[in-house]
Formats: sequence, structure tokens, C-alpha cells
Amino acid sequence: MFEGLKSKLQNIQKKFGRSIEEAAGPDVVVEAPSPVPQPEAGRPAVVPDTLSSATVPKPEKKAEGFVAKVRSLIIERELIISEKDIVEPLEELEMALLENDVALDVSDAIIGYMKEDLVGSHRKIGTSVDTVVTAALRGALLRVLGEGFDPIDYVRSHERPVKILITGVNGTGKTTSIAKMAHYFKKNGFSVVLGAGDTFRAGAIDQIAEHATRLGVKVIQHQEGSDPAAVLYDTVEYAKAHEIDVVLADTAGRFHNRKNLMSQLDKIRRVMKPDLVVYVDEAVAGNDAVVRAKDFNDLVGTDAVMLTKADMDPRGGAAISIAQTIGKPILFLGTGQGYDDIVPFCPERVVDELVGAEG
Ligand SMILES: Nc1nc2c(ncn2[C@@H]2O[C@H](COP(=O)(O)OP(=O)(O)OP(=O)(O)O)[C@@H](O)[C@H]2O)c(=O)[nH]1
Ligand SMILES: [Mg+2]
Repeated sequence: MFEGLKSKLQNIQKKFGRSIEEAAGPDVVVEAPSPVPQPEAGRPAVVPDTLSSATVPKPEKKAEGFVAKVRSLIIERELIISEKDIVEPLEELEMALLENDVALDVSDAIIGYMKEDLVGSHRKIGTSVDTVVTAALRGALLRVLGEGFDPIDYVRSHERPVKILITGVNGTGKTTSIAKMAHYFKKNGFSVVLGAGDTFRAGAIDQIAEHATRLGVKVIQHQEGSDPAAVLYDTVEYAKAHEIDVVLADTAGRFHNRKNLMSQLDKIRRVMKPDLVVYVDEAVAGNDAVVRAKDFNDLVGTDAVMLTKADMDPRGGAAISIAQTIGKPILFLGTGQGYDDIVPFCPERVVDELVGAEG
């Protein structure tokens, strides 16, 4: 998952590291003299004049020994990073983000957060600058990814049944995602009912009914061609009567520029009163998925996004861009065709995967 972006980010982290190391100047190796001389009272300890001008000595504490002082000057260098020190790796980072389908404004935000974090402040850089760079990149990505969304917490703390309506364009994985979510909620101890709200596409009702049989959950269905709002209304009534925890409502694939289908979705919303409208799209669609998510959100409203086919996406641009672009969290990633191939989207975990865990 996101392998292309991951390897780019790892190379760029190294470049940032090299640029900052160059700005800091070379490490100074000082032989500890023997016997250890003590500084005269009232005078500072000897500071090696070979230290780079960019290196600011750490303020002396109390009566540490001479060796300890010199060592602290060497391994706890402090420096002030200026923008020109990191202009090249910043440009490379921007290119890498754009090449991997990160939306332009999101890429700008990441670059801005990196500058804000790195430039101008005193940084202790120790023997390696890697931790400084990793922390800055992690911080920037976490800010654009937002807080995430815990589906189990949501269902636990919400009045039942929790009604989840699934929307999106054709063939992106809506029905498969419903089956995966049903399996996920069931595994976590919740009861589930499915609503066969795609009454439009031939075979759609049989498809969801087959998933329901395999998963051992109930599906509410009407005839092909019937009103989807009525099917989903009945599904909610069934859930209420049987104290079911979660309603998962399927809908036909639709494009945002098809007016009739969009107003049908509006009707479904009014009749079923969903707690969560989840927009489903493919991670592999990259920037197209971001644009479509925004259109759906503007037209019918979206509470969260599920990105499918992340297993086939080396770029990760949609996953990084959607939360910031539409201001709604990613709920799950789809990572394959099996029922277990679903992971709640945890920003911390995605960032660990992309740039490595915090040192
Ligand atoms: N590799 C991969 N394939 C997936 C994933 N999710 C869904 N698919 C596949 O995508 C194809 C379409 O899935 P559906 O669930 O039928 O998509 P849909 O959005 O309901 O399609 P329509 O009802 O026609 O609009 C199927 O072959 C799924 O197996 C995923 O996370 N990874
Ligand atoms: Mg479907």
C-alpha cells in the first residue's frame, strides 16, 4: 500500500537530513585531555573554535566535568535552520507529493507546515538530524490527515440503530464495502442488517443477498426497479423492531452530474434519515476521487469517506488529500477483495507506514 510514495518520502527525508547536516557544519572530534583541567572560577569552559558558526553552544549548567561539557557541545548541537538550507528538499517534497496525486492545496499545506516547524527556531539536532526531519514530516502529514474516525466508538456511543448510507459512483466497491463493514461490525459484537437499496442495476439485489447469506446477516429487499427509499425505510423499521445495532444501506452507483439520480439520493436521505452518509471511492482514482468526493459532499452532504482498492494504489494521494479537501474523515480503507480486507483509517498508523514511527 502506497509503496511508491513511501519510498519517495524516505529518500526525501535523507535529503533533508543531508542539507541540515551541511548547514550545521561538521561534527567536531575533541580528544579529552588528561588530566582533566577544571575551568577557572568565573570563566566559561573551553569552547573549541572549530565548531561551525551555525552551531550555537548549549548554555552551561553547573560544575560538570570538562569532558562532559565538550561532549554535550558535540552531540547536542543546536542550530537555527534557515529556509535556504532546505529549499531543495522542500521542492523535491512538493514534486513527490504532486506526482503521487496529492492535491495541490494539500501539498502546499504540507510544505507550509514543514517550513513552519523547521525554519527559524533553535533546534537541538544531536548526532543525527533524522529525528528532527521525521518529526516535522510526521507532524505535517498528521495535520492534513485530521483526527480520523473510530467506527466502533461511534456505534458504541450512538443511539441504535446506527444508520449508515453508502453512496458513490459506479463500480467503486460500495456493495463489497458494505459486506466488509457488516463482517467488521459483527466481529466487534454488533448486530447488522443490510438494505438492498440498489434496485436499479440488474443483479445488484442478488449480489448483496449472496453476501448476506455468506455472512449470516439479514438483508431487506424489494423487487428490481422498486423505490430504493421504500426498501431502506423498511430496513430501518426492521432494525428498530429487532433491536439491530447497525443498518448498512446500499445504493446504486451514480454520477454527481446525473440530476435525477442525485435527487433520488436526496429522497433516500429524507426518508431514511441516516446517521452517517459514507462516500465510497477508489484510492487508485487519485485526484479524481478527491474531486468527486468534494462534488458529492457539496451536493448531498457526506459525513465520512471509505477508500477502496488501497491495495492497488502505490501513490496514496487520495488518502492524504481527502480529509483536508472536503473536511470529512476517512472511515475505512479497503485493502483487497476478502471480507477481512478492511481497516479503520488511523492517521497515526498511516503516517508510521509512510515515514516510519517516531524515534
Ligand atoms: N482489490 C480490491 N478490489 C476491491 C476492493 N473493494 C472492492 N473491490 C472490487 O471492486 C469490484 C466492484 O465492487 P462492487 O462492490 O460491486 O462495486 P459497486 O460500487 O457496488 O458497483 P456498482 O453497484 O455497479 O456501482 C469488485 O470486483 C470488488 O471485488 C478493494 O478494496 N480492493
Ligand atoms: Mg453495488
